[in-house]
Amino acid sequence: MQLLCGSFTLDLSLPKVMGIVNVTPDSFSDGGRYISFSNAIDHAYQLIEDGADMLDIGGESTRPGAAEVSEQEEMDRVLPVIEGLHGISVPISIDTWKPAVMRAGIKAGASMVNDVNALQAEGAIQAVSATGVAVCLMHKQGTPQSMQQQPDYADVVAEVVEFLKKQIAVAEEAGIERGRLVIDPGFGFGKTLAHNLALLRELDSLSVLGVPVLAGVSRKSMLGAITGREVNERLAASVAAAMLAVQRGAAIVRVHDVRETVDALKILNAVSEG
Ligand code: YH5
Repeated sequence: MQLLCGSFTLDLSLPKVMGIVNVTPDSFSDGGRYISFSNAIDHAYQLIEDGADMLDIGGESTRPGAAEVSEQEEMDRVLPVIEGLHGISVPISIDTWKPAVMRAGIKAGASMVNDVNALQAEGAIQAVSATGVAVCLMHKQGTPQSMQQQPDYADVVAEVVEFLKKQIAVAEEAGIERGRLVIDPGFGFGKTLAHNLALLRELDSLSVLGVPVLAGVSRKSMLGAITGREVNERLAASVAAAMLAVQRGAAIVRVHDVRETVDALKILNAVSEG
């Protein structure tokens, strides 16, 4: 399987690693915009050196309970970083659900839109359709502000598959070719630990939709709930979960710890080839 990603074509016959670059102001630094810009650029180059196949750049925290960021603030954070990375060897994804930010991000050089809202915002489809960029359609229940309050499903796997199937159809009807689409069950987005585990256990069920699957489990609360570890001590759990996702058919894993994940996947790939 291949993913058409702007001027890039990603070969998905081996799993790919998407490295996370957050461009959010450091509350302990008063260096302001320049510091977050330069940290993000340095971090991006480090992730490429570590073996990232693509970078996901985000300026708004979509962590459960996080506050919303204005459109202008999000653009001020993310656009200079995308522009500053012009010419890098891997595609850049912009993590946003806001149509204006999508348009500006694509103009600045992004080859993919990673939308936790699966193009449901007014104008989102139009923002990406006539471009050649790839689009990740993610499932969530509720909004980032409220989603962990009362997650509720009769059958979480079936409901996630149904939703993604519908959004694939919506995207295709709007002229976004299947070869540009990626789907994602949205681990942690309006899901209890049991829901997240069911989705990971049955991740293969998403493959029936015929679109590559992206999995984002890195450092998430579900790993903390199982191991009892704080967010910065979830490396082993994150790598293990990424491996399990790939074994269950994930084509792309979205991770903070690129170097360790790339090493782990080399072992998996070596064993799979034998
Ligand atoms: C995702 O799964 N996730 S942002 C809480 C954490 C650690 C990490 C408590 N954007 C996804 O990474 N895009 C995010 O510790 C995403 N799939 C896609 N496609 C949340 C996140 C995180 C939250």
